[in-house]
Amino acid sequence: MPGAEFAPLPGFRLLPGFLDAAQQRELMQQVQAVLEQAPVYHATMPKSGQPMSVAMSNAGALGWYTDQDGGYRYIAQHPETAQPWPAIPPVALDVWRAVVPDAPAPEACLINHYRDTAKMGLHQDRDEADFSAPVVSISLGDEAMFRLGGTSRKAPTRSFRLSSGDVLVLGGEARLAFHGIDRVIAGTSRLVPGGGRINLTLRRVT
Ligand code: MD3
Ligand code: FE
Repeated sequence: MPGAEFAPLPGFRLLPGFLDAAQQRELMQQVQAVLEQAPVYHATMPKSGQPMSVAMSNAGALGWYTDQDGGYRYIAQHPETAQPWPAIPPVALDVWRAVVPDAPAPEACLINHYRDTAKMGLHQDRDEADFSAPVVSISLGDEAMFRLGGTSRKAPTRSFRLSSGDVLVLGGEARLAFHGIDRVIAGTSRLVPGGGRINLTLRRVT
C-alpha cells in the first residue's frame, strides 16, 4: 500500500542497554577467545563469488556459512581450520535464557565483525529449518544504523540506531522480517579492539 506507515511486526523487541559496560567487556573478552580459536573470514556469495564486506566466524554446534559453490548453509566446522566451532560465549547464553526463557538452547552463534565501510544489505534469515524459535542479536562496539522492514521486500522500512549492549529479539512474525545494516558509525565506542562493531546472532537451526 503506497504511503503506508511503518509499524514493526509483532514479535520485534529492542532492549536498549540490556548489557551494562562490565557485561559488555566480559562478553567482548569471551568473543576474542572464540576468535583466537576460530578466526574471522570473508564468506563469499553464491553464484557471484563476491566476498561479503562483513568478516564472520561462529560459535556453537552449527555455524552459518556461504561460498560460491555451496550457497547459504550451516556447517559444523570452521571452513579454514576444519575444527569444530568453539562453545557459545557464556554471557551470550545468559542473554538468550533471560530474553527467551521458553526457547530451547541456541545451536548457532554467528559473529559478524564490521570494520570500515562494512554493511549488510536488506535480507531475510531463512536458512534455518525451523522459524518457530526467535532470533536474538547482541550489539557490541561502534553504533550502527539498522533497517527493519516487513515480510515483503517492498514493505515500508524504518531505521534504528543500535548501540553497544543493545539486544534485539525477533520472534513471531518479525522472525521473517527483512532487515540489514546500512552503516556503522566509526569511533563511537572503544570496546572492540582495533575498532568497529561486533554483532552476535543466536539462533535455533534444526
Ligand atoms: C530481524 N545481522 O547476521 S542483527 C544476520 O547486525 C544479520 O550483524 C545484522 O542480519 C547485524 O543475519 C542484524 C539483527 C537481526 C538479526 C536477525 C533478524 C535482525 C533480524 C531476523 C529477523 C528479523
Ligand atoms: Fe539477518
